[in-house]
Amino acid sequence: MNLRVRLRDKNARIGILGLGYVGLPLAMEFCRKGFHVSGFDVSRQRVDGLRRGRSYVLDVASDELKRMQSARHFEASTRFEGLASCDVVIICVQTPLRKTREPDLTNILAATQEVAKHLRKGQLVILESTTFPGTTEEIVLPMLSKGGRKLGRDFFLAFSPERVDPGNPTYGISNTPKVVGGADLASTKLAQEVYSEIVDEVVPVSSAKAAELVKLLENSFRSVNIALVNEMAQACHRLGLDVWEVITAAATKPFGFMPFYPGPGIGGHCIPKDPQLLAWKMKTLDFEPRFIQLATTINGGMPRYAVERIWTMLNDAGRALSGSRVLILGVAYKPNTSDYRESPALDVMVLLHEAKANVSYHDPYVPHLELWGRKLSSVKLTDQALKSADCVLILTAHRDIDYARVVRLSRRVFDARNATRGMEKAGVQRL
Ligand code: SAJ
Repeated sequence: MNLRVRLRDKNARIGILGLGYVGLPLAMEFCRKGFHVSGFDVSRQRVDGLRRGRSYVLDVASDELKRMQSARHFEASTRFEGLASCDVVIICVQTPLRKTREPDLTNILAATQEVAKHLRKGQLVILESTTFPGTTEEIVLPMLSKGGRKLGRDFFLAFSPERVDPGNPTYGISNTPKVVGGADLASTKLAQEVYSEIVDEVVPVSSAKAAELVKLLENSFRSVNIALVNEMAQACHRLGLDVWEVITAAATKPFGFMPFYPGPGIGGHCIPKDPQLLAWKMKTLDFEPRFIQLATTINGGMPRYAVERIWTMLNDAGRALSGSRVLILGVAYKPNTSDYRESPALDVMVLLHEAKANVSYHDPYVPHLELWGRKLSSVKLTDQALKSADCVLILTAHRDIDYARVVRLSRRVFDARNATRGMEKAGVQRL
């Protein structure tokens, strides 16, 4: 029975390789639509936790996970033999950057090897991992074609960028349009049919390579526009203008403008990394991606710019940065999340530590973190903690903090996120 029929009859068995913040929500979405999902992950700890019904992903509730497992809609395993019984295999593994800012395809290669080992005639393989254009057709396709297997006859292959936004209250998998691009037309059509079972709108493009680039454009667009407003913030400081006022007013333009906001830099697992994947590929084609590189430089320079502003604030008050008590509010990479991967707050803290400031932090979502070889803990935001700080530094504006109280009790505040808008007081400065 072919894949189309099995999809229509909900008999198609879905395999998802990589059960992280992309793979696990995707698995649950297929389960909700009545499909059987075999989940695979190399982490014994993750699989054991899932088997005990414990979700470690923000958007997957443990009770739903338990329900799907007891209804035998979902099972997790570290063994890959089960791939052979899947009609569709979706690879959702991470693509980190090496220290040299080159793409690290280790996870994609390992996953593809497992898929190739257990490949069964007629299977559709889809790569969702964000990667540079050409990965699917130039790296994954040859690995699956080993042993004389032929695309379109023995297997099908497509790329579909993930658009999972953890914690987004409005957009989930089913109502976020899904781009798909096949290594051949038949693969595009099959991938369209698979995702049409769980997503309201599926957007086919002409190739896997185009689909890979769509994702990188989306996030390079963000990086470049964030860099523009970060540069604007520095220009406004020299002009004696409030960059937040200027952007807010510009955002009243009902067409042709999209607001971004300055900050102490960019963090997370997408925006710092994805543009680098494109930049790396372009350089192999002897093309200089100047916008991406300039954005990387500007965004990467914001932690130091923030520290320079604090140094000036203290210096104007006759205080050296060295030995000053600096209390940081918010170390996560974006508001109301506990994720502090690649957070620019960490860069700011290291720079302050190197300047011999006495650094502490308060973040209700991040109780502990490791920095400069030490384990730091979030301090309680007591009146004393605020009053005794030589400078309070707002780096991520979590909603749980009373910023009017921070302004009232602090001698100096440097606000890199406009959390203190409208709270004018001597000693309060914004980016
Ligand atoms: N940032 C700014 N100014 C802005 C926007 C973001 O400084 O105007 C900073 C944030 O503080 C953060 C970093 O950039 O440190 C990244 O922020 P983000 O809002 O882009 O959030 P991410 O990293 O969670 O990006 C994800 C991406 N989702 C996917 O790749 C599927 C991105 O494409 C989404 O647009 C974004 O979520 C979103 O809109 O939430």
